[in-house]
Parts: sequence; structure tokens; C-alpha cells
Amino acid sequence: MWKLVVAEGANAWLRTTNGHIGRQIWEFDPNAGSPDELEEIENARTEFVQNRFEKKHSADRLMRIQFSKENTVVASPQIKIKENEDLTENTVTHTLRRAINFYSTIQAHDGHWPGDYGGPMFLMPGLVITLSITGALNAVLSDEHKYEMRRYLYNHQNEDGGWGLHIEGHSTMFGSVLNYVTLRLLGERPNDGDGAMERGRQWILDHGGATAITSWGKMWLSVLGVYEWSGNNPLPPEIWLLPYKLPFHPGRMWCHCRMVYLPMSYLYGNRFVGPITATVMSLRKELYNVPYHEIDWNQARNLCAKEDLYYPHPLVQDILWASLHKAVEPIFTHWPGKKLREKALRSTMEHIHYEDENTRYLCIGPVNKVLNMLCCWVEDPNSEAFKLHLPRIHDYLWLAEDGMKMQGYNGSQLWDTAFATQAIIATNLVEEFGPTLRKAHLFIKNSQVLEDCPGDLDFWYRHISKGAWPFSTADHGWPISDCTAEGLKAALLLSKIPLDVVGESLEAKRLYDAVNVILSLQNNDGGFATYELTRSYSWLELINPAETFGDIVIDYPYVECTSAAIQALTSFKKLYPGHRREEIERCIEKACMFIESIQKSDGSWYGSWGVCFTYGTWFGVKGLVAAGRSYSTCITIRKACDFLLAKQLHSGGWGESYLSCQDKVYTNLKGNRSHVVNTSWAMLALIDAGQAERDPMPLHRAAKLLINSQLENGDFPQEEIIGVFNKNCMITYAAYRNIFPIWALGEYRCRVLHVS
Ligand code: LAN
Repeated sequence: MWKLVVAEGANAWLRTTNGHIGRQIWEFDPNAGSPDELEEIENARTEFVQNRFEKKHSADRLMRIQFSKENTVVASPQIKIKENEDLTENTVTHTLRRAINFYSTIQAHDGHWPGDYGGPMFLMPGLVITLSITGALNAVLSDEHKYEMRRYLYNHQNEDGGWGLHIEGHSTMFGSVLNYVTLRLLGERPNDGDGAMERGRQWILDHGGATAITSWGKMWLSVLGVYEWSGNNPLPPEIWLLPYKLPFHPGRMWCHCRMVYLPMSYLYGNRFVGPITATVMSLRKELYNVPYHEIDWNQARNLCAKEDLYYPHPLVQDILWASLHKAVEPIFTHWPGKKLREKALRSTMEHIHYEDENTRYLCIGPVNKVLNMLCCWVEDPNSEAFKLHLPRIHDYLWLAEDGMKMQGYNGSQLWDTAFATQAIIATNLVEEFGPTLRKAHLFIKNSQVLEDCPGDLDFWYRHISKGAWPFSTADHGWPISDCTAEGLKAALLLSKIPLDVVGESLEAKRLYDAVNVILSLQNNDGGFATYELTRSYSWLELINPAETFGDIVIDYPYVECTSAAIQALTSFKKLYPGHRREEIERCIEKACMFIESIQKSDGSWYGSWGVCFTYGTWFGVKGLVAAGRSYSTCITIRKACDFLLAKQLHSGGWGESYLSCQDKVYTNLKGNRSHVVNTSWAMLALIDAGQAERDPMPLHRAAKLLINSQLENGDFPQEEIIGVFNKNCMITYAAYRNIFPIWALGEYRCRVLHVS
């Protein structure tokens, strides 16, 4: 049986700064599991398969089964409210107790809440291609791993035979080709899977064949040897040697974009191709409508299936790539230009090692993790660096009833714990859940980043990190503006609770460091981006070559990050009024003005990292209210309330489709279904904006819906996928279904029922 193992790392090639706190790994133990447990797991898997076209999101049932054996709770009986029945405080408190009791049982011993952070369907292929090329497939993945990965890929094949960009997305060439190839590398033959492989292949051929894959797909196929490098647009590593003054220097790009194109340019500059095996030769036949040697690679450079096109290349890009391809590349591939290429390749490799070392080989994300690993192997197959990469692969893998997936990050540990803490505190049932909070507190304290990266930060294009909180674990270590803010908010709230309940609070010096990070991340326009300051202009988006993603080239300011900074600084100021007061006040004021300036004319905010207008609007309102604005003094808040109220569904809830993010137009879920997470966000925004004093009816209706949605054991149902990035790709936040109903009902209990 599979087992989730937390905060462990018994491997000589693993490094850690804090004893692996937050690390979550699935391990297979052939002897574990009672017949009962095994049956329960099998049932969860079968149920998933049976409903897989209607419910594409797994519900983290394997983890829940494991925890229910380790920590039993007896859930008190559920109360459902009838249509015309009024809500009483008792009912709400009872629901909250059941919810937090359940949620406490799935907290790990190190204080964080483990969970699924999957969703994207383009991550596992990079891993499997890299492992195949480097010959490490069998050393890293056991037969059970491979079996679970195949299960996952089959489970997420769409009805039409293709695969999407993410689990809920329509079929794309990017998803279909890469996942088909992955299944082949994992041992499936072209006619395996009861026709599933054939249907996958048919989808690919019917939509133009693999030449129509996106640029990232072209790169992966090229290293594997099933597509030619001449069919790629150039990614010259020399760009790293240009002066930083130039607005398009990679050091000025969004760190995720920079960190992905860094190893890609190393592979491109080397025109690296892995060993040509029998499977590779066969794939050259399987993936195209024409014989491989007849493909026009120059034409293929700019092909892209219409299903994949989210951000079509503007004309300037085509001109730019064509001239680099035809005029500049030949210089760097021949003497004496070749000397410069060698220098550029050395320099990119230096940056790759720096990133590996300073993330303990986790890397900033799943894409550069495997690319960096491949580069280390290309540089030296026997290198220590490559060996140090291997055990960290497991940090990215997650197992649920739908199979084993590669996650979008090494988890969302700190983020979820900071939110969960705030949610539980909002219920005012603090004493009762002291032990849960105490553990969460420990985790938050153990996850702060205590040092900047080494060396000259400017040389490495790095911002300060000391005092920041990461999104996942301290070992990952990249600082993020809003994770720092949410971590600080949680730490400050905990510091107001008696020590004998939640333990020792964080010392002031470490809070000051966090404040320092936040202040250092404000842009001139008042807004906050994600990891760094905005370092270049938005017109750079013109050279975004990734057809499937929007807004990736620079780190833009966001309503979420800006609002979180305001909230953290206002809470801090109340407790430490003497520390950097003027700077903090100026920062808050400018941040508020920024938030007001980006409100949409209909009163909403577009949320970039959650679905979507309910998420953005919650943050917009919460930031402004934290800074002292209110419904009566601020038209922005009035408009936001009108917007949210107009979107409330007949059922009393809200339910927003992921299409809102892509199309930037508020879109209900199919059949006007509600979603517990959207409902909670809308409630939280309205409560903050003082809706209870004006007309609590919409809040009563929403609260009823949440209460009636609760499951028998105190859990909440997993509904549609709720996270997003780069406008077009969805990502799972498995903890949100617990955190946000608790938070919204908690606020409802303390601030609505106690008013009306
Ligand atoms: C994340 C995860 C965390 C997220 C929040 C902190 C929630 C957000 O408020 C700010 C942005 C941030 C840090 C974020 C940015 C984009 C990420 C890193 C991700 C969604 C996780 C995965 C995604 C990353 C880009 C996926 C890899 C794909 C590429 C296109 C490189």
C-alpha cells in the first residue's frame, strides 16, 4: 500500500535547512495495508473512473483514508437546514466544530496540511522524457510508480481521445502529444489501453500531427529525438551575456519565465538530443501524417494547433525569430562565433547550478526542475549535481485516487497553513482547537526563510529572501510577496493568543525582517508583483513565445499580492506602531491607490491566481477595508458589493467557471452550479464590506448553502478546479474546500449573527 510520509528525508543526497519540515512524499510498502484499507482504496479508484468525465477532479481520498486510520474523530451528527428554516448560532457553531475537527485530522505531525497540488497536464512528460534520456527511469520510479502514472494518464484522457493543458481543459496538441509520448516511455505500446492509445494517436493525427505542437512541446520532442531542432524558434543563450540595461535582458523577466528559458537555451545552444532508441524511432512514425524525413522543419517552427492557441504570436515575433534563425544562429554555430556560444553556455550552466543549490535541488518549479536536471546530466552524466537532483523528484509527485501526478510546485504547504490558521482564528473557537493551531504555528515558524541567497544578489538577478515566507517549504526558499504577507498575518494573529494555547510567538526581529521584505517589494506604482519587483515593461509580452500562456514575460503587479501586503502591514502597525511607521503608512496608501486604479468598471477585480472575479474581488475589498476604507466612504467598495450581489445564484451560492480566467468575463459554472469556495470568497468580501449591517439576507442564504454542503464526516465536497496561473492553466488547491468554508462561516458566526 502507498503511504504518505511527512518531514522525512533519509537519503545521503538530500539537503535541508530545517529537518525536511513540510516535505511530503508517497512511498510504496508492499506489506502495508489491511484488507479493509485496500478495499477502501480500490473503491475510491473505481468511483473515480466511473465518473471521470463528469468529475475530473480527484478528492484526495487516499490521503484521507490514511489519516482517518491514524487520527480517528467521531463526527457529531450533521444538521441540515430546511428551505424556510432560520439559521441559529448553534447550527453554525456545530457545523464549524465538525468542520475543524475533521480538518484537524488531516493535519500532519509537522503542523502543515498536506494535499494535492496537481492539475496541469504538461508536467509529467518533462519528467519522464528526462528520466528516459538519462537512463534513470528505473532507478527513480518503481514499477508501482509507473503503474500509478499510467493510471493517471489514462484517467485524464478526454472523451475525444486527446489530453488537455490541465485536467478540466479541452484537448490540445501540447497535452495530447506529450502525454501520449509519456505513456509510450512508461511502457505502453501503440495498441495498449483497450484502444485508448489508438484514440490518442488518432486525435493527434486528425489535428495536424505533432508539428502543430506548441513551442515548449517542440523543445521536449527535440531533446527526445522525435522532432528536429531546426523546427524550433531560436533560444540563443547569448541573451544572458547582453547588458542588463536592455529592457529584454532575461534578468528582468518574471523569475518563472527566466528560470524555464535558462535551461531551455542551454539545451538549444547545444542542440542536445538524447539516445535514439527503438521507441524514439517508432514515435517518429506514430506522431506524424507524413514520413519524418519529408517534414518541412522551417515551416514547422511557426505551426501551432488552433486548440492550443491562447496567445498567438504577433507579427514582430515571427520576424524576430526568422531573422535570429536565419541570420544570427549560423554565426554562433561556426567559428569564431562558436567561441561566444561556448562562453554563453558556461554562463547559463553557472546560473543553473546556482538555482539548484539554493533550492536544495527542488528548483523554483516543476518545469525548470527537470530541465535543470537534464542540463546537469548533459554537462556531466556522473556529476554530483545530477545525483542531488534525483531524490528531489519525489517532492513533486502526488498520489490520489486518480493515480500519480506531477504537481505544479513541491506543494502549497506554507500557503495553506497560513490561510488555515487565519480561518480557524476567525471562528473564535481558538481555545478548543489550540493543539491544531499550536502545530500550525510551529510550522509557520519553521518555514520562514532566514537567509538571503549567497553572493552578489544582483549578479544572480535575485531579490532579498531573509525574513520572507515561501509558498511551499523553507528548503524551496524562493520568497514571495503575498506568501510573506499571509505568513506574517498568521504569525501576528497567533501572537495575540495566550502562549499556553498556541506556544511561543515569533520574535520581533523576525517579524521586522518580514516587513522589510514586504516594503522592499513595492513597485513605484504602488502595486506588488509575485517574487520580485516588476523589472521591465509590459510591451515585452510581445515576445512571449509560449502560445498556451498569457502574461509570463515580466512579473506584473496583482491585486492579490498588493492586498495581502496592505493587510499584513496594517496588522503589523497596530501591534508595533513604532517600527518604520512612516514608510509603512506611505506604502499602504500607495498600495490602496493602486488597487482602486485597477478595479474593473463593473466593480470587480480580476484574480490571477484563483477563479477568478470572486477571488480578485475578495482580495480587492479586503485590502481596502484593512486600510480603513469602508462602504460609506469608498465608492470602490460599494461597486464591488453591487457586483458580487448581482452574481449570487438562486441557490444562495456563487459558482465561477475557469472560463472567467481565460475569457476575462465572469462566467457561471455549467448549469449554474454553486461552488463552496467561490461562495466563501464572495461571503468573506461582503462581510468585510459591512453587508451584515445593510441587509444580511444574502449572507444568510450563502451560509445555509455552505452548511448544507458539508459532508457527513465534517469534510466539504471537492468541486471544480479552483486555482489558475498564466491566464490559461488551472491548478488544484485541495485544501481550499476546507479552509474557505471554515473561514466564511467563522466570520459569519462572529460578525453577522452577532450583529443582526
Ligand atoms: C504559483 C503558486 C503560488 C502563487 C500564489 C502565491 C498563490 C500567488 O498569489 C502568486 C503567484 C504564485 C506564486 C504562483 C505563480 C505561478 C506558479 C509558480 C504557481 C501557480 C504554481 C505553479 C506556477 C508555475 C508557473 C508553473 C510552471 C509552469 C510554467 C509556465 C513555468
